Amino acid sequence: MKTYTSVCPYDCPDACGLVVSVDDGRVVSVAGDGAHPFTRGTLCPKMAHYERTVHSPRRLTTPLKRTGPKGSGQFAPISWDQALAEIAERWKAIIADCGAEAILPYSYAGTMGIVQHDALHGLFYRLGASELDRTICAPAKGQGFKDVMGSTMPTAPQEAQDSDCIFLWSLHMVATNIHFRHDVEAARRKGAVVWCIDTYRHKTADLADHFVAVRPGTDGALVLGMMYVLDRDGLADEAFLAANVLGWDELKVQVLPKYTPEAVQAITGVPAATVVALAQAYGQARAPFIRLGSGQSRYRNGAMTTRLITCLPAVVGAWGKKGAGLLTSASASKAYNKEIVTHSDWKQPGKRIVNMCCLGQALTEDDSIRSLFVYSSNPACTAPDQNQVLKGLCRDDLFTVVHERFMTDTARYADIVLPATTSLEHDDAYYSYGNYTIQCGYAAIPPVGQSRSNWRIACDLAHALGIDDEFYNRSERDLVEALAASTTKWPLPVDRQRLLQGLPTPLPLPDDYQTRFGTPSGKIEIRNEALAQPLPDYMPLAEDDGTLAFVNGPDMRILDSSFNERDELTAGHIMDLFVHPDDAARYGLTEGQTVTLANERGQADFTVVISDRTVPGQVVSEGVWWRERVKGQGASVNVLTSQRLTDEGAGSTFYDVRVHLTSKNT
Ligand SMILES: Nc1nc2c(c(=O)[nH]1)N[C@H]1C(S)=C(S)[C@@H](COP(=O)(O)OP(=O)(O)OC[C@H]3O[C@@H](n4cnc5c(=O)[nH]c(N)nc54)[C@H](O)[C@@H]3O)O[C@H]1N2
Ligand SMILES: Nc1nc2c(c(=O)[nH]1)N[C@H]1C(S)=C(S)[C@@H](COP(=O)(O)OP(=O)(O)OC[C@H]3O[C@@H](n4cnc5c(=O)[nH]c(N)nc54)[C@H](O)[C@@H]3O)O[C@H]1N2
Ligand code: SF4
Ligand SMILES: [Mo]
Repeated sequence: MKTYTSVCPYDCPDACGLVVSVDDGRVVSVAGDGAHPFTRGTLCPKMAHYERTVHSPRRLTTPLKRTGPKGSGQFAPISWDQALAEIAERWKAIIADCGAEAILPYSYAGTMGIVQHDALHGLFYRLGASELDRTICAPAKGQGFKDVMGSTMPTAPQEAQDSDCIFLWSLHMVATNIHFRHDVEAARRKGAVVWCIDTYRHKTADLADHFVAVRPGTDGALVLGMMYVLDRDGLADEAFLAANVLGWDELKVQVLPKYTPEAVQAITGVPAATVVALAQAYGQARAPFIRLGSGQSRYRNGAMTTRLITCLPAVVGAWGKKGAGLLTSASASKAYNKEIVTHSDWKQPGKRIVNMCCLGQALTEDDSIRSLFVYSSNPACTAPDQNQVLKGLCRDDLFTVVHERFMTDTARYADIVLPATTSLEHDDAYYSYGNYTIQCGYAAIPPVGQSRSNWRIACDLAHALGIDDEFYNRSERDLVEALAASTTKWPLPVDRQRLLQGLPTPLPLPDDYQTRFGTPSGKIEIRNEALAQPLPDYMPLAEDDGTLAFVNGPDMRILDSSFNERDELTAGHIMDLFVHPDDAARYGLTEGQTVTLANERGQADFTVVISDRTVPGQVVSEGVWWRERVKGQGASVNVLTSQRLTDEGAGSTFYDVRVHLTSKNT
C-alpha cells in the first residue's frame, strides 16, 4: 500500500487536500488531508469515497461510436486510432465546407486543474473555431464585486474565526462550502452570532442563530434597507467613508430615502423589524464577516445585487478590521500564469463567440454549427433550457464528440465518445476559489481502461489534424512544473518546493491586502463613473408568467451533475419539491404526490414535500439529476430554467424562474 497527497478536482470552493491510498494500481481509500489549511482532515460525503467514482463499473473504458439514434445510448467500441482519424476527417471536411467557426468547443469545470481545464483551448484557437464564453457559473457575482472593489482580493475565509457576527448570505454552506464550517464554529465558540440570508431554510440555515427569508432576486433592496437603517441610526462609519469611499453622500441623498424598512418589506418579504435587526446586527458588530454565495447573482439583476452587497463592508468600515470582511470568491488562481497552457495568443480576431448559457439557441436557431466538441461538462443536463439543448443535440447534421468519464446525458447524444481519466490518473496544478491555497496533484494510478486525459487528447488531435507545434510535445508534468514556476508573480514568495512536492501550499497574503483598494481611484467605489449607472440601486425584475417562484438549489449528494454516477449517493429522494403548507392547501396537495411544474420552456414532475422550509408563493427543489435518474420523461430541473443573461457579465440566471403547478390528480 502506498499513499499519495492529491487535490479534489471538482468545481467546489474548498479545493480539498486528499490523502489517497493505492494498492496494486487501485485506489482503495481517500481521506481528507489534516495538513491542508482549509480541509483540516475531513471530506464531504461525495469525496469520502472517491474510489467509487474512480473505479465505478460505469467508467467509460474505450472510445465508442454511435450505432443507434442520437440519445438512445447505443454505441459500439472502436479503437483510438479509428476515433481520432474519424474526428480529424470530419473536421477537415467541415472546415473545407464552411470554415472552422462551424466547430464549437463546449467545456467547463469538470476538473478545476489548470492543465486539463485549459488543455484544448489553444487547439481550438489555432483552428479558428467558434469561441465559447464560459459564463454558466457566476460571472455577474465577480463583476458586481469588481464594480465596487476593483482587483482588491476578497477576505480569506479563516479570517472569520475572529468575527463576532458572520453572515452566510446566499450560501448553502453545508452542501457547497462545508469546510468553512470549521471557521464558523471556531468563531461561535468565542461567542459569534451567525445569520443566514436565503430564499429557503435549508440545512445550513438550521445551523444559524437567525434566518432571514428573502424573496428571490430582491437582496439589492434588502441591502439598501440595511444602509437606510445604518445611516438613520448613526451606525455608518463616516470617518472611514470620508477617507476611503466614493459616492456614499450621493447614495444617502439620491437612493436610500426610497428604502425605508416598510418599503423594503413590501419588496423583499422580510418584515420591517427584521430589516432593522439585521442592519443593527451588522452595524453594531465589532467585526462583521460576509460569506457570499452565488445564488443571489443568478438573476437578471445579479451583478447589481452583488454590487450592492459589496458596498456593505465599506459603510461600516469593516475592511482591514481583524475578523471582518467579505468573501465572494478567493483570488488564488492569480498565483499562476495560466497562459502557459491556455495559449490565448493563438486566438484569431473576429471569431464568433457563443455564450455557453445560450447553447440551445446556438444549436437550433440555424445550422451554422456543424460540430460540437464537449469535454469536462454535461450541458444536456446542466445548461439552461434543457429541451432546446436536447433539440439541438438531436440534429442529424451535427457531428458531436464527447470526452467523458461516464455515459452522461450529453454523451448519449454523441457520434463519438472518448473515455476520460479521473484526477488520480493525470497530473495537474490546482487552486481554490474559496481559500488561498494552491496545490499540485500527480497521477497515483495508471489510466483506467483506455481512458486519456484532456491534455493527451489535445496532443492527439493536434497530431491527427497535422498541427505541428512543439507545444504538443510537452508532458503534463512539464506544464505543471512551468505553472508552479510561474507563481513568482504572487505578491509574496510562494513555497514552490512544497508546491512541486504535491503538498497543500498556502498563498501568503500581504498585510495590507484588505486596505489597498484595487480600483482606478484607489478608493472603494460605491459611485463608479465607468458604469452606465454610476450609483447602484435595486433593479426590480420584470414579472414573468407563472404563479410560483422556482428555486433550484444545490444538493449535498452531488455537485452540479457530477457524482450522479454513484448509485449509493443518488438512491434516496430526488426531484423532491418543497411546497409551503399554505400552497399545499391552496392546490389541495398531499405529501408524496406527484406534481408537474411548467412554464413556456417545458415541464417536469416532482414529488411533493410539504414544508415550512419554503415560503408561500415559492417552491424549491435541490439537485441537477441525470435524466436516467428522473422518473417519467427524464425532464430534470433545467427544462424550466432560461437562457436569459445577467445585467453584467453575461452570466446564467438559473434562479430567475417562475412556474405553474398542476397536480396529477386534479
Ligand atoms: N454539494 C454541492 N456542492 C457544490 C455544488 C453542488 O451542486 N452541490 N455546486 C458547485 C458549484 S459549480 C458552485 S458555483 C458552488 C455554488 O455554491 P453556492 O454559492 O453555495 O450555491 P448556489 O447554487 O449559488 O446557491 C446558494 C444559495 O443561494 C440561494 N439563493 C437563490 N436565490 C437567492 C436570492 O435571490 N437571494 C438569496 N439571499 N439567496 C438566494 C439558494 O437558495 C442557495 O441556497 O457550489 C459548488 N459546490
Ligand atoms: N438548475 C441548475 N442548473 C445548474 C446549476 C444550478 O444551480 N441549477 N448550477 C450551474 C453551475 S454553477 C455550474 S458551474 C454548471 C456546471 O455544469 P457542468 O459543467 O456540466 O458540470 P458537471 O455537471 O459537474 O459535469 C462535469 C462533467 O465533466 C466530467 N469530467 C470530470 N473530469 C473530467 C476530465 O478530466 N476530462 C473530461 N473530459 N471530463 C471530465 C464529469 O464526468 C462530468 O460529467 O451547472 C450549472 N447548472
Ligand atoms: S468539499 Fe468540495 S473540495 Fe472538498 S472534497 Fe468535497 S467536493 Fe471536493
Ligand atoms: Mo458553478
